[in-house]
Amino acid sequence: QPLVENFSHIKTCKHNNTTSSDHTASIIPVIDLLAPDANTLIIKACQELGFFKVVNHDVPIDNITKLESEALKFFNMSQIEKDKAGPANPFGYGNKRIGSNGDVGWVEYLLFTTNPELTHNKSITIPGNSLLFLGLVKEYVSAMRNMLCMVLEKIAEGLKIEPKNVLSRMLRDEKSDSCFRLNHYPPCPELQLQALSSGRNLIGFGEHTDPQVISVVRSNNTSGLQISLRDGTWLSVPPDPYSFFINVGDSLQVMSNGRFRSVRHRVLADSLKSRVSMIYFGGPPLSEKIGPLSCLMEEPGEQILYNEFTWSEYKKSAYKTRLGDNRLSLFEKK
Ligand code: GA4
Repeated sequence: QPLVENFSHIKTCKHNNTTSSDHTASIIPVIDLLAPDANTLIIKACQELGFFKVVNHDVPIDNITKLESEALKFFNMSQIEKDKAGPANPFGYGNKRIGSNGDVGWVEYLLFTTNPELTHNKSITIPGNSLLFLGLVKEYVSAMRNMLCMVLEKIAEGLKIEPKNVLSRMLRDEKSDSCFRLNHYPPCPELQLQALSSGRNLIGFGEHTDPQVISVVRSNNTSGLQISLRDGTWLSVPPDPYSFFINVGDSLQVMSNGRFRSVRHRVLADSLKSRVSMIYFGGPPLSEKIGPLSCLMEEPGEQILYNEFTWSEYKKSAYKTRLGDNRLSLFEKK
């Protein structure tokens, strides 16, 4: 009975504004982290799409597989059990509601803080073997932080900004306000049929940009993730459980004075298989001042596009917005 009722709250979108999947693969840059020209290719990808795929990372698949399986064990528990890990705000289990301003999607999730040392997550009661679960999260988060720091250092090198760790130190800081999210998009054949018959797709996670510096997502082999191109069309990202997808966040768009693009993305619940994704959001410490990097502003005639703000100010204003809002417009220089 509640299925149809729930459906009316979840957004749908027409499926005629999506780029056909055959040329998808050729648009998304694939960066080999070990290649000598990785710096240049990462910068190009951050400028053009704000999104790229990473291969030749040294993250052990064993940790990923175990974490995915613990996550599924959790998501397959009864609603009563899962609700014990709630509410999602500030960290914990959430179901359909995203944020606290009325956004909903066909998704359930667990939100974790990552610093310092995951200790805050002791406040999340995860039913089952929570010690094992949190241990796997910690290991995964540390691998993601290392990978993103390496990518941020390559960006600094490529942009010739000194010191090399100007960007990565924000994620390495013990006060770094980073977070980790496990999303589960359950299959829902009934709703799917209804939506499809009206020429629409069900929204799993509505379109948005990430407020942080940089994020990395890994999913199982189920499709659904789409990124927005400059002309407004949506590009479906073919799933690849052995690679990672990295996207520029709002803070990096500001620090690069608009050279890099914080990419809009969304997830469609368009599959009969369930989708599990794990996302690490690399954020600065709350007190960090975010503004166009002065060393980048030496080019003659370059205008400063954004007013400086602290991450704490940005976060406060971001959490008052709806998911799909443009959160940066408030900070654009007039
Ligand atoms: C989008 C990116 C991350 O998932 C997140 C999200 C956060 C939440 O789920 O609580 C927000 C969203 C995200 C941006 C605007 C606000 C806050 C939901 C929402 C409507 C954890 C984040 O940092 O910002």
